[in-house]
Amino acid sequence: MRSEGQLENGEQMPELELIRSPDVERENRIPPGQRLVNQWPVLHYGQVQRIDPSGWKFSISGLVEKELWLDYREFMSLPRVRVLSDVHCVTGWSKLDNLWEGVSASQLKKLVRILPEARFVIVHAAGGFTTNLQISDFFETDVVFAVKHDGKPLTPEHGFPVRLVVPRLYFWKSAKWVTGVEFTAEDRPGFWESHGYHNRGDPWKEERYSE
Ligand SMILES: Nc1nc2c(c(=O)[nH]1)N[C@H]1C(S)=C(S)[C@@H](COP(=O)(O)O)O[C@H]1N2
Ligand SMILES: [Mo]
Repeated sequence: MRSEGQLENGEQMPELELIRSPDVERENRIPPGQRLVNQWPVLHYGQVQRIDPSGWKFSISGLVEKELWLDYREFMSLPRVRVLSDVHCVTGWSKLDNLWEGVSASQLKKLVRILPEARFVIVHAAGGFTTNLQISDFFETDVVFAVKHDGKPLTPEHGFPVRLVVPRLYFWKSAKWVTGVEFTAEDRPGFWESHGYHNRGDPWKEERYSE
């Protein structure tokens, strides 16, 4: 049997690029008002989405030259990176040194031509959840559509098969059970953003809630 990372001819696959989120280089890594946890809490609105990969699709829609749908096998065969990042939930817990593996947000630029009018990204997830990002936040180098955490495939509770990770913003922007992204000219508050959370959510500025 082949072990993970081993090619058919028995050779080891080249190591994936490791991107260190800039926040992991800070001397003090705990933003104001946060406390450190060691386990990984599970947090979301509604039910855990149990997704059958055979029916799952990832859509790239909105202000793109040609909309694109990838099925599970197509998505899983995209080039991957690893990202080391800290997690800050707006409810107060922070979890350091998370190693994610997945598809870089920037990779999408190689799959579709994004129209110049696009200024925001609406991330869609199973069950109707959405979250909104400025396009510049979405295309930061450390933003990744993760399929693994600390070397193990995501569990359904943490977003299997694919979750977004936006390391520099509060963790509510990191949508679990992602089904696609939509590029828009106008901003459109997502689920938590229209239930009192801040529109952007920078933990270092404590952008927790809107007015
Ligand atoms: N689809 C979906 N993704 C979501 C949420 C949600 O309600 N639905 N909640 C967010 C919030 S508030 C947090 S803190 C993180 C928690 O992720 P975890 O359960 O993997 O720790 O998921 C985020 N992603
Ligand atoms: Mo959260």
